[in-house]
Amino acid sequence: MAPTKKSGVPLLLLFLLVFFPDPLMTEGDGEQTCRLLGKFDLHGYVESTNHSLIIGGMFPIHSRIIPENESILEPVSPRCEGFYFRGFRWTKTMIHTIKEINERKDILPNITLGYQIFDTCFAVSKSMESTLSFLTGQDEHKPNFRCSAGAPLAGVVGAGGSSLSVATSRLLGLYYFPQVGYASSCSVLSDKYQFPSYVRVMASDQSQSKAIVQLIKHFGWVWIGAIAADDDYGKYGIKIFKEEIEKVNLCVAFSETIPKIYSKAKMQNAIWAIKNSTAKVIVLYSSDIDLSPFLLEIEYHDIRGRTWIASEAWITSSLIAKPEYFPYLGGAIGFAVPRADIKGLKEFLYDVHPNKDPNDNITIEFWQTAFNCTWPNSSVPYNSDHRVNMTGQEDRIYFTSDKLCTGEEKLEDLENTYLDVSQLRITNNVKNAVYALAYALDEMSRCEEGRGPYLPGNTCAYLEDFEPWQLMYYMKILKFKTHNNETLILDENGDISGYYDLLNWQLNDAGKIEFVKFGKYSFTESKFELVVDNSSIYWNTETSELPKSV
Ligand code: TCR
Repeated sequence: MAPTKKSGVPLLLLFLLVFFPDPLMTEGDGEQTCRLLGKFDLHGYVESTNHSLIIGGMFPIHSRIIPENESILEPVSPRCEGFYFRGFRWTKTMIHTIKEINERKDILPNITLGYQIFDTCFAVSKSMESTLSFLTGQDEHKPNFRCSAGAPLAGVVGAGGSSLSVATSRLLGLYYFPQVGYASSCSVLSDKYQFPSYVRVMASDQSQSKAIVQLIKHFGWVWIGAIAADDDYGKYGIKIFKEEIEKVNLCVAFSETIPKIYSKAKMQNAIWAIKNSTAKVIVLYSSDIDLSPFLLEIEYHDIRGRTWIASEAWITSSLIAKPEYFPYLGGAIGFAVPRADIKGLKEFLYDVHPNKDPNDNITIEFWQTAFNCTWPNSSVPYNSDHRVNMTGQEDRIYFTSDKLCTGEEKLEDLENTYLDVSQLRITNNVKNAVYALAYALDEMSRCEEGRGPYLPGNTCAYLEDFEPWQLMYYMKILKFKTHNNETLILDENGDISGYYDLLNWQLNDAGKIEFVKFGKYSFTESKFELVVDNSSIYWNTETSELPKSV
């Protein structure tokens, strides 16, 4: 496994050359010269030598890009910060799954899969850079996805957040290039006219927003507040929630957004709305990454006594579910993707150490952040943080720990999200997403000439030489048994049916937050069923009784 740090690869130039060839060429003495437009700086992992097919991956290993406010002389790709342990676990899970598939004899026996994984930093711009890299190949001067990382690219897993998937799949969709989402749940991604080559192993928020309304009806609440992150996930999630709530004649008391880039005024609007509304039940649609700065405001303004309905992305997040936030968010209820156990993953995750590969900057950063120390002689900045603080001023502080890492630090002593395998939910989706591509490839390889799907002549496509749209045929009719024996079927919109667990935040005797299951919401395209056990719910109200929201 070799980490990549490509700098100076003129991918933007390549992209523009292909799509807008003329203006960028300057004629001089009969020779064409190309100008460099900018520099990409992509981080991730690649394993490609001697592999017959590559699977691309996009994960948020960092949670944001560093805002660049010095005078910019040349367009450069922004640097990232905020090491995101959950995304690092997803990355490792993809690698683990590919290794597992390569060891199996019953699926793709004659080929070895490799991977090329990029860190999206949970940002659209970084995800676009990664996608261009997938499409152009590393050294090719035209979009040539057959050459990526030395072997043909079969498909892409990602890109994480919905705004990132929307952006990247518009580009991949041009080539009908298979993309399998593991976390993006925004309802617009079901539209195959706009996103022809996007499928996902994650349920659409259409189901979740409907489920939230069923839950509200179940508890007899009338006025509900709504808060959304300022991205496709938050905004579309709340949009559908509002449409559904109007259908049943219930009311939205207020609707506010959490800004992506710190804005004191916008934060205050949301805080003001919560404080001044009689609605005590609030739906909050946000990823954990976007929610954490807002949570600091909630703590600062000491907002208690509300019942939060959590969207799936933060209900089980350890970034949010910290005991110190229990006074504010305790009793939260929400929906979670089914939990799974993954054989062998724990051991694989523990098998991480900077000594294994001195060039693996991501692992060095992981180690530094996890153990709060600085790796000797490394150039990896330790825990920089450029987020604006609560006063709206930017904190340009580099926290450098003067404690040097010894390498003897014990992963077993850590309580870290990366190593916590008790809540494998999106992680399990990552595994299913990789398998989805592998099973589609496997199906394709079993095609019998003359009985294949492509007209004329019912021909087949071959692993050694196929076009992305040919694989897409198999993605569209995919059905397989997952490692934990569930049947995964993609419908005509590339969506799945399934269920959510209903969870409630409670504090256990050890003072830790526990996600207590109190029900289940099952859904198919046309039907749904909500089962709730009221008695096991903890309510964060003075009387500990079901709150009223009128
Ligand atoms: N859909 C979100 C992203 C997201 C996520 C998560 C991010 C979901 N679940 C868990 C981090 C952790 C659900 C989206 O943008 O579509």
